[in-house]
Amino acid sequence: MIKLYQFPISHYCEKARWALDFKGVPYQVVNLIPGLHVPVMKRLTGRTSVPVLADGDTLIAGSDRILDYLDQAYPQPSLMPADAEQQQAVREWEAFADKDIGPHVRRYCYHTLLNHPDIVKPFFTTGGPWYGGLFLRAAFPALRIGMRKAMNINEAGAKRSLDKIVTAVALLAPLCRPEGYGLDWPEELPEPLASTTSQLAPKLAWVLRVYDTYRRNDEAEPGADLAYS
Ligand SMILES: N[C@@H](CCC(=O)N[C@@H](CS)C(=O)NCC(=O)O)C(=O)O
Repeated sequence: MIKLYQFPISHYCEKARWALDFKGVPYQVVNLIPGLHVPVMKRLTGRTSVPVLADGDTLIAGSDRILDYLDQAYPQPSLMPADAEQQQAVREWEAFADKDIGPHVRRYCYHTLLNHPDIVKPFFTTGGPWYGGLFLRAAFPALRIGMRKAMNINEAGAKRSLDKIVTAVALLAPLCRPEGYGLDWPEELPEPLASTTSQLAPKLAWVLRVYDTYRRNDEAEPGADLAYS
């Protein structure tokens, strides 16, 4: 069976999960603990990043490549439109979302969440190996320092990222906590993430509608029209 090496919290991994679910392709997730993922992924691909899809002997790294691979290996239903011009638009939109929005949403969320280990540690360990909690009890402070450094997570960085976020919409699901994402979202978020997400809620209503229509409803027709307002 196909395996998806992933972090449950990662929205790039959610993109791959969504594509697999959309295709109706059976798969198993291999949930990795941030920090402990490094040797596992290095052995597998020579790099550290997830998601990585393993289909038999074929290994595909990166959410964009995973979506392309799935469309080739499991063509129906198709993720890509048939028309070449529309395909180009999809590719441009995906590249924009992956490069210009995804990292900003991640940085803005972590800027608050890393101050709340009670919330973020379960996100990191959910569905993973039994020793994940024990590992994070010891390693979380060092992991947090490493993440802040690697992703430039600080007050100024978070502010720049928020500016980006409010001007564009893509990979926004963690800000609206839709059902179907695969995480057990907390009822209340800590500040300032709580106020920010509630201010953004009217702008993000369509993200929830997309989830409601396509992610939770198994009977929805792929490609059915959505009325954005
Ligand atoms: N462009 C990549 C981005 C993937 C990415 O940034 N993955 C992060 C998690 S959100 C990761 O694996 N970070 C840990 C690492 O690189 O070691 C994709 O689309 O798959």
